[in-house]
Amino acid sequence: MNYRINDTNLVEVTLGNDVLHLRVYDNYVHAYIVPAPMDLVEIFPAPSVYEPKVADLGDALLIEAGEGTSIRVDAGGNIAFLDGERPFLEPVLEREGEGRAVIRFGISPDAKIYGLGDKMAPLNKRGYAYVNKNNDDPHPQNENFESLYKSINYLLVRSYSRFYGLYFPSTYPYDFDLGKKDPDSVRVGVQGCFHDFYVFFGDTPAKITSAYSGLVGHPYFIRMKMLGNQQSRWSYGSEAAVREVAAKYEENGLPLDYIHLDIDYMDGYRDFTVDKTRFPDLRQLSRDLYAKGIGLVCINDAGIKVDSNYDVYQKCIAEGWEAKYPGGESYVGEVWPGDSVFPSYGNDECRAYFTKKATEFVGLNEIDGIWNDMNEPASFKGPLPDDILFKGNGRMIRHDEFHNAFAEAMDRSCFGVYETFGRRPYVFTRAALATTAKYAFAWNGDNHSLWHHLRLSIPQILSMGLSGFAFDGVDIGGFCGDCNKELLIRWCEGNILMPFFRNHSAIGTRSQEPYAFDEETTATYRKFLELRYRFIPYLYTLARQTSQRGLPIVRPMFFDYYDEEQALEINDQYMIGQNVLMAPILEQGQKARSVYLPKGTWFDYFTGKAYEGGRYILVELELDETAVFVRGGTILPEFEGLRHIDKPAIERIVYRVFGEHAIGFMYEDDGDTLRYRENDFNEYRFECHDSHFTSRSTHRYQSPFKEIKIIRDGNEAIIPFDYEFGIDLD
Ligand code: MIG
Repeated sequence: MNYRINDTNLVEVTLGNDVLHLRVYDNYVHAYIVPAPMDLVEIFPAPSVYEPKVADLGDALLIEAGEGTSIRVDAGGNIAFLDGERPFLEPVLEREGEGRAVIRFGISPDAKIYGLGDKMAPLNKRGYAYVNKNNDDPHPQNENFESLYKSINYLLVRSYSRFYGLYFPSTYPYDFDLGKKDPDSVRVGVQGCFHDFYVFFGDTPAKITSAYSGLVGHPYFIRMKMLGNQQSRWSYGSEAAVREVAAKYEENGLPLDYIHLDIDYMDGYRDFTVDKTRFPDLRQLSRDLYAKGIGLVCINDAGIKVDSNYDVYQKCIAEGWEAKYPGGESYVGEVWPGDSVFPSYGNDECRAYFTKKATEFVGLNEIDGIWNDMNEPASFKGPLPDDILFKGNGRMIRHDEFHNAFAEAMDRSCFGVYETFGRRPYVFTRAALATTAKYAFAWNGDNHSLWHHLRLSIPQILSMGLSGFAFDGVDIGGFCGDCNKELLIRWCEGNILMPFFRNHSAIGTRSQEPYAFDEETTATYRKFLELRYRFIPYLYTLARQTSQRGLPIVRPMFFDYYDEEQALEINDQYMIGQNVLMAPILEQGQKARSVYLPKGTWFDYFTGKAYEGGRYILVELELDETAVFVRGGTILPEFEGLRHIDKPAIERIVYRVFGEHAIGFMYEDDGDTLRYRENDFNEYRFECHDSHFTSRSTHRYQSPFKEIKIIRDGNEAIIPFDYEFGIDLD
């Protein structure tokens, strides 16, 4: 075989006119013929590159990879990934027509294909086809919708009894046929002649997800307050309207941490401006709300108004940062401000300018969070032409190459804003690429107030989590169309522990705040917001782990129970971390449902009743009930009675014990600043055996807690707070 190993440990195999490159890492392999250009996005290959072990078998090479796998390449160009001796992935690399690269591979009859980010579809996407080209389409999305806002080219496959991950790094649009044309094969195509992909190995979905997330970049570490309840509408269009939302929340005893301002706060939809007739003193408004424990989030749109008196437009034109036709004329699209240009956020100077503008705006008005919208980029004149040019760093970039990376570049311009103030970022985005989660979390835009969109919100958010976007959520109650009481209640229950929880609705729709219907709706919404606030320390611990290891916060049932056949395709129940199982009602009028409990003992969170798992059970659920089960052997850390999350002021922590022998963890810090980077945090580990409870902890962060409540078997004990202690509860 004709091959060599170069001095960076890259294996180069000559196959006819092509050279196949293979670079072997701890638990993944990068394979390419031509590598995708990497100057638009950042990926972080693990530092430890093996010195590859290559055996030349004469007519084939055998290259050892991680996790018991190896790669065989023969003289005919056949590539096989082997589990011991057994092939589990045999990608065929082909070219099609004018410069399209296609990768084809077979899957086993029982194969499942997960991943692909925000597709509005079941977890297992086998039998569907998609096009990953960021797309703004507010029609009621369905499982057969080819393109949505994000392009996350990641598949988690279970085939031939093995899980593996596949990631395609090019920023060009990809098309995926996941066994639609031919049920037994998958086909992934991209323009631009790049055969470029990564294969991730591991004996568990968690290991694979973690390896993938490490490469594209772990989600950034959020503020604790971002786990709180958030209220939005297009638009709360005046200071009075915003104050009314805060007042109604307070009056009704509903917890609230953020209110969002949609586009109408701006002066003529110009970014970084304020309409002074609607919001005469935005800073005073933020201060007043903040004094009540509520932060203000402002939307920021991708297009820049064509207006020769607007400084941002002037600057873009002066620097040549606006996208241009090949002839050099500005490309003008149409967005909310009317005629608009699209900045080259990928250019370092342009991005730095936008960071400066956003920092000034946030600083001046004391804005707590930035919401990036319309960044597919979207224009009412239809898709931007493929051949318009954006300024890059040292080269001009055609729109078809930049399109999917545009949002990430815009998000990057906002990412550093809060560091200036010593705080963690609050930046979220509608469009994204796989590599975006390190700069922005995401929400899944423009759903409808429809029961099937409530149902699909679950696999959609779970798929985002599998695809590296652990902090995600949908518009609670649905964005387009009118919501109704029953749908809002079930939506609140169904998504209550989803990482990002924001009620949002479109212009012209009926009000859908929790107090907009009747007392029963308000009371039920309140009951579940209170449940969410109890779970904040648990969710926050998961958010921290996510930022370190990329593991999803909310997980499909198969994620940790991959060896239970029943768990492989469940779209209507899910896990929060490893220990909490959610099984909501997702159908109009329904009052009971089946729940699959994996093997082991499970406790009903509300009644404490124990169930043996490894089977389906039937639970009855009235309109104000949802099913929450806790895995036996768990200690949950909880808050109590909060209306707003102000970590440094919280005085009591609750440890709730499930089962005879239980363990638990808790991560703690100030919830907001960057001091965790200097190790200013605590990590607790709890154990409870029969009635003996112990706590062990690091204590570099000065905890505000004054007391601990321990709940076990329906009994409560309250003791003074300490980091480390042992106590007999009887
Ligand atoms: O063309 O800013 O998905 O959440 O309320 C619609 C107005 C523009 C789309 C976002 C939605 C937001 C809306 N925006």
